[in-house]
Amino acid sequence: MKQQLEQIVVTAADLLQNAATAAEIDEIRVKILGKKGELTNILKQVGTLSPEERPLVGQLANEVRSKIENILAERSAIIKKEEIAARLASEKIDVTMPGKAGEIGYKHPLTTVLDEIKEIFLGMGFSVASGPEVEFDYYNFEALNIPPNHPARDTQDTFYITDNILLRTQTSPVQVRTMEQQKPPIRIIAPGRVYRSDAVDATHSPLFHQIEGLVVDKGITMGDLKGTLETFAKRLYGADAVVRFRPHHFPFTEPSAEMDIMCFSCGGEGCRLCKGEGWIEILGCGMVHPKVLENCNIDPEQYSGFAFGLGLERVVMRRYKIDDLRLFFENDLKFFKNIY
Ligand code: 2NL
Repeated sequence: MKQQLEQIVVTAADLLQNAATAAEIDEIRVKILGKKGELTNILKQVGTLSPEERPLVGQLANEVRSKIENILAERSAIIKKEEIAARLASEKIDVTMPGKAGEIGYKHPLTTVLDEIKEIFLGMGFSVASGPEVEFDYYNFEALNIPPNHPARDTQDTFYITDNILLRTQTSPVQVRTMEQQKPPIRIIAPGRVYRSDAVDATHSPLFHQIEGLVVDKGITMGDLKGTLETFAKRLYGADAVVRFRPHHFPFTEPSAEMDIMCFSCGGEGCRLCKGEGWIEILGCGMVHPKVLENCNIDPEQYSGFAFGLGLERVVMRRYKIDDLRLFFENDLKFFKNIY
């Protein structure tokens, strides 16, 4: 039995020397010192010994246990250190390695041009107004003197949400709301998203951007309209830009007109850009219809005003020679990078 005990120390030292991980060490501890371990098994047989031998073997067994525990502790400490060292080595980061630079974005061309247009009107004393994109039929159509059977109200063209709620098809509702809430003088532009139920192609999108403007005060005339819009055109297209006004019809203005700019590509001769016309249509405008003023509780006997509206996408497409509207909404960085 004494021999067996001494042999256990030798075996344990040998096994522990070859153990490489904390888990292996633990396995060996259980195998030798555990409840069903080798040392425990030997101690169970102490009862079969003579009374003289018992204390000697008991003492030896205790010595063996404490020797093995010492070796265990020693090996555990060493392996723990090795494991920490290995983990540190594997997780090492070279902080001097060069990083990957993220590609920087670009200002969207619609934003570039809109900012420019805002700046022009701010310079003429206008403020920028905004309002909801989900609107009541009343603000989008009825208040603007667009009758129930008017083609602009066709459910084929307008996204209706309920019978009387829709996605705005123009930013005029912003101006109607402003007139309801604010006494003249009013000088605002209302830029924003508008919606029409169109299938997507190179020149159509169900979402696009419009900029409308409104001036209401005592004594506002067609002369104010022409002066303001000609100044706008010259600031946007250059001092040598030439404009003309053509009679037109809108339900919300009377009289109504469209403003053209002389083709900057052919100088009025007629070319591919202006489709042989010599002129390019820029915006629609007119004197605010007295019924629209009345709908907003503004007395048309005391006040008059002019209004205008233009599509942002067309201005941007002409400026940067973009031939497909879809490029604006795909957000491909290659497109934005090559525009400017
Ligand atoms: C176009 C050009 C236009 C207006 C918009 C307007 C707004 C109010 C009162 C009167 Cl609150 N008019 N906006 C006026 C003329 C033209 O847009 O081509 N629209 C279809």
